[in-house]
Amino acid sequence: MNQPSRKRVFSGIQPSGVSHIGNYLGAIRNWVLQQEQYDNIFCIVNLHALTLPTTAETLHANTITMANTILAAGIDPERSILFVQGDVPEHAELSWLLSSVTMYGELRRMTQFKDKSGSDEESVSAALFSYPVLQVADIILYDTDLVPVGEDQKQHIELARDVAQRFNSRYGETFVVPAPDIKKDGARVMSLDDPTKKMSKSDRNPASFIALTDTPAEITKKIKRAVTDSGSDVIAAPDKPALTNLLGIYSLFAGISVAEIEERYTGKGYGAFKTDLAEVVVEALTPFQQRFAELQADPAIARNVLADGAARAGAQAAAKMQIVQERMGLSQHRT
Ligand code: ATP
Ligand code: LTN
Repeated sequence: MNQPSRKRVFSGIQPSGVSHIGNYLGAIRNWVLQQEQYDNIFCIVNLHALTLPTTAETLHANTITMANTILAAGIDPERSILFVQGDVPEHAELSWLLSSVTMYGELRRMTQFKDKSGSDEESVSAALFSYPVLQVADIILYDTDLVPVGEDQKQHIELARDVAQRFNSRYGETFVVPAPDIKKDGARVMSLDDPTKKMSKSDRNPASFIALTDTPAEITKKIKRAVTDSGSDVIAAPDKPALTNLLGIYSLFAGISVAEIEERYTGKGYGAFKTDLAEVVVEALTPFQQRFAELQADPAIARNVLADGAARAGAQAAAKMQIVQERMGLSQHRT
């Protein structure tokens, strides 16, 4: 088993539309903050994005946009591998092999499938159901120790642990058992129009999320219109889910504790707080947006990064797959 001196981090993100501040605060920002500390692989999971209807043109454009989002957020391709899942065929291959050690009942219990299929099980793809197995393959293919993700992915990482352990006990020690890396703050940013739901890019109402590419005017408007709780005190409390969410966003973007912000707005009401929150978010996103625009104007940069990333990830994946095939009795007969 590969034993690098630094812990291996792996995480993935779907190229399915615009990224929002939930994706940033819950995942991408932590990847950047921990970049120096770990040996990192970040993957744009285009095969996962096929689980819901899309088109070739959309998926292709979204893949480059996602690469530019990750690069503009501060991922340095010299320090971290950034690649596209479909460029390394071992992901799909290992997914099939692991589906033989994953129980049907385990997949049926996945809450993301239940949420995304709703009452429509007849017309959602079978891929949406088997999606978590592909995610397990992504993770354990690279001897991953840590998986930095938002709270909604916890159940999938637990499945990865169970499947890795089951494989190891059936076929001998082969995979590192990964651990989730979910932060206390920012792991579940809530929707602006309903603080009981997570902020989500598939939400039909674009006012429910702040996209990383929203203009200052759009950000300000969305924050002004964000749902608040009854009362007028700017405090975080269990019976104030909307303010708790907005305070959390303020705190992470401004780098100030929630307690300090509460103190700053004592007696000032929601209006003043929201005006300043909009400014904080706009200011925090401005450097990102400038870099993102430059990268979007020159897609050759992302293409080069992704080609290099696929070569580096592919070499590791191929070596691991050879071991897996031998363990499972699938050694090649081709000459
Ligand atoms: P959708 O909401 O449409 O299912 P998504 O916004 O969750 O999509 P993904 O590509 O599936 O987007 O997630 C990328 C990363 O962002 C994951 O690590 C996920 O846990 C994290 N994430 C997504 N939404 C939030 C949120 N509201 N708060 C914190 N982290 C989030
Ligand atoms: N399922 C995840 C995306 C994802 C992922 C991964 C995250 C696919 N493969 C591997 C971490 C590790 C999502 O929808 N957010």
